[in-house]
This record gives sequence, C-alpha cells and structure tokens, in this order.
Amino acid sequence: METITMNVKGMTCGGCVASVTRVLKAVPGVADVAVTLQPGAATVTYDPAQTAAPALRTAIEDAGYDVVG
Ligand SMILES: [Cu+2]
Repeated sequence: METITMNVKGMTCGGCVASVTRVLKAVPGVADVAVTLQPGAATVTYDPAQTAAPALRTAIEDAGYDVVG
C-alpha cells in the first residue's frame, strides 16, 4: 500500500468532503480515504498495483474540484 496526500481546492462544506471521499473510495484499489476541509486535503491509501496518483487526481477533478501541487 502507498499513501498520498493531495491538496484539494474548491471544497466549501461537509457535502464537498463527502463527495470527494465518495469518488475516491470508488476508485478500484483505494483502501482508505481521509478528506479534510480545513485545510482542503485528501489523504488516500491505495494499492499501487491497481491505481496511481493520476487516477486519484482525475477522480477528484471529475467531481468538480481542483488538485493543486
Ligand atoms: Cu460543499
């Protein structure tokens, strides 16, 4: 397992946190997700044999948020 923390821009409330959490958990290979609003960040533990950082980033962006850095 690998863990990555991404800075997420555009989340404004608990609903946003729930949305980002949901889309990340839907990515095959994701084992654990922790999203915080302040600061806006998503920490994801995943199986590198099944997914990778770009797919996680895309999932967040497809949900309408921005990944910075
Ligand atoms: Cu919101």
